Amino acid sequence: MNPKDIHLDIRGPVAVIRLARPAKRNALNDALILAVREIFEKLPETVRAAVLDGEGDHFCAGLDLSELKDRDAGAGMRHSRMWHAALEYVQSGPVPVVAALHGAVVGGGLELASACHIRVADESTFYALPEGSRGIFVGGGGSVRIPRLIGVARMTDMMLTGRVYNAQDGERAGFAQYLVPQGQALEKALELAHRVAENAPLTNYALMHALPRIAEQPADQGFFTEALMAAVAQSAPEAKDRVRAFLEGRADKVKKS
Ligand code: 1HE
Repeated sequence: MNPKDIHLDIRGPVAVIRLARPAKRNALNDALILAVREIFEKLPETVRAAVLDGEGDHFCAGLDLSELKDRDAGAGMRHSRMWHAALEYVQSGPVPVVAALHGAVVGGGLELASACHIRVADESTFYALPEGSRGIFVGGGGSVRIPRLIGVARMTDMMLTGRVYNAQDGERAGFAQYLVPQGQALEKALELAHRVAENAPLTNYALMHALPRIAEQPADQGFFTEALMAAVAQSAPEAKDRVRAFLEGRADKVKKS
């Protein structure tokens, strides 16, 4: 991989990871997806939250199609599993990840964004799954993660018809939790990541690792797992300190937005 194709910038408790291959619209070749994995795997322990963004006019144009042409079925399977492993480090790595989206968020770029925990999109953002029209299928975990954001019906429509969602419709459909004016996604993502970094680490751990599992469990098992996680979280000294601070008037109240 060209080391210039990805940047890591540690800003206090927040790591900013930037795809930096703008001439190819941040298309993800094997080297770059492996570099994404390595960066998340090796984040310093001082980091409490991360921001993922892309240099240039687009967040990410997806899989680097120039690497696709020579692969047979076995290599295709291994390639997809390699993406799964890499994006698992984004979703289940050390810290919550906020994606700062703009321009194209397409194909594998949308799969990468879907592995993040919060998505902030600016008004230039558009979402598509051109795999359908390229004669291929998603391979980076998209068929698992994307329906959890927007539903199976919308994803089916996108892949069958090539439908492109603009930023506004995309936010309504559930791709992004925040929509901001053009050029402001990184700023907003940094603000959110610094806020996330202030949480008790066990709370962030529960949200990353317990919540998605509980959401997939039958209700009875989910309630039980929730009770276990709640008991573990509230027994941590940091939780007790934070609750005491509120009761003694030293912590912020919840304010109407
Ligand atoms: C690429 C790629 C790419 C751009 N692989 N080289 N993804 C796609 O099918 C999306 C394909 N890309 C596009 O539709 C457009 O490039 C964009 C809408 C993202 C941006 O358009 P634009 O006009 O700004 O850029 P461009 O002129 O199309 O591209 C600039 C260069 O980037 C050009 O190379 P150049 O050498 O001629 O300058 C493009 O060839 C190159 N480029 N996108 C390779 N994707 C785990 S499985 C996931 C499966 C998928 O992701 S499939 C979907 C792939």
